[in-house]
Amino acid sequence: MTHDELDSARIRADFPILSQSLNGRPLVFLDSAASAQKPLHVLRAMEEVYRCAYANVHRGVYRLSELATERYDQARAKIARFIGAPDPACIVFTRNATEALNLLAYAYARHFLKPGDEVLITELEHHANFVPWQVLAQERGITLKFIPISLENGTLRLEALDALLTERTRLVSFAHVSNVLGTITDPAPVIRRAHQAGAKVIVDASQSVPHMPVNVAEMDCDFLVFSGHKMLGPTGIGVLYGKYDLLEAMPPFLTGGDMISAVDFDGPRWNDVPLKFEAGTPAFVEAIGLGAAVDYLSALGMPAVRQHEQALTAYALERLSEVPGVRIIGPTDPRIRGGVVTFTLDRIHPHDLATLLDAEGVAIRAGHHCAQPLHIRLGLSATARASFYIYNEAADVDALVEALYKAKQALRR
Ligand code: C6P
Repeated sequence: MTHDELDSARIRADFPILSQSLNGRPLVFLDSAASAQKPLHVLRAMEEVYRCAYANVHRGVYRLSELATERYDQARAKIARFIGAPDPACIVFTRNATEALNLLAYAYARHFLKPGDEVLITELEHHANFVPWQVLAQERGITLKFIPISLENGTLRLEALDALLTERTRLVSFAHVSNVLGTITDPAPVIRRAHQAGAKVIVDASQSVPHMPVNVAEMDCDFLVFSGHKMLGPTGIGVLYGKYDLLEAMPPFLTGGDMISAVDFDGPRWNDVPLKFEAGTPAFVEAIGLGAAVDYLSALGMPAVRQHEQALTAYALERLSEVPGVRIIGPTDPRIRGGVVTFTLDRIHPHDLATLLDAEGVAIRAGHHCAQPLHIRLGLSATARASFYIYNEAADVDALVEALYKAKQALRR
């Protein structure tokens, strides 16, 4: 492995769950792309709110409510800084990336798109960035188009962009990093060409914001979404970043308390952005937890996080390719691949493989990873996936490889 600025051994001490044994074996957790583990720093920050600063936000005029509101606002500001957003008002809290994408399909696309307009996504999208656009297309007579992938190396065939972008393209939405192939798509050329065609751009950053530096201002995307639980934060909190003017022009998604500035018998008036999109009591303790996760990642430094994962991915690609019968799916160059390694082994069904690995204490994900259209394109019904984060080390890859040999032996393959 190459020089690595992260001290994974020290980091692991911050994650109590990793010192557990499961099935009589030390836990080797290789499923952070699905959801990451939580450091004490996040657990304590949330506990501290419940113990000392808990009251509903934006409602009380008493000190405790003000304290909770201040911390909620601070969390929003931290997240804005973390992704280079020019203003905390551009950060809308949602439940997760899925809800953020649905918010855009309802409040942006249903409002601004007309029958005959086109939405361009890619063949490698997670269902969260696929199904909302399919439903929109069916309901509103909108045409859904797909940027194809290269079956040779799992990258997007961006040379197809010129033919796919037309004067009817209104939206382009794509994953910065694929949760299956690991492919990192350079957002700059896609965003530039989409903008030249007059389309707005959504970046699904669910697998990039947790793992590498991301700056929305430099990227110049119109919207960007991600989930807190994949980046050391709690479940139930996600983020929609949007350019202020676009958020301002959009109608609300859900309606009720907190998202109005006033209501009388004639009707409501909407609250300012971002509160216009945060109906009801928000998941403010979770948002504060996500703020603590951002502090933790910022202290490590996102370039160091990326470097660590790239080195680990390179090592995993090398070690896995030594195992007879392993077929790695996606780019073989770790420089264009996030910390996700998807593979098949002989004719062993990935679910059987994951079960056998579990008996060795190794937790991986198996199935279609909520990317069924991509699996159809790959001609596979399921794959096995190991994914890495700051607390993983070379020894975890070694444990995976050893467990694969045992699985082969058990099934005599
Ligand atoms: N991928 C995985 O194991 P939610 O579920 O809303 O937090 O995230 C949805 C989502 C959207 N886009 C991408 C690229 C994703 O990877 C995910 C979640 C997990 O790959 C769970 S299916």
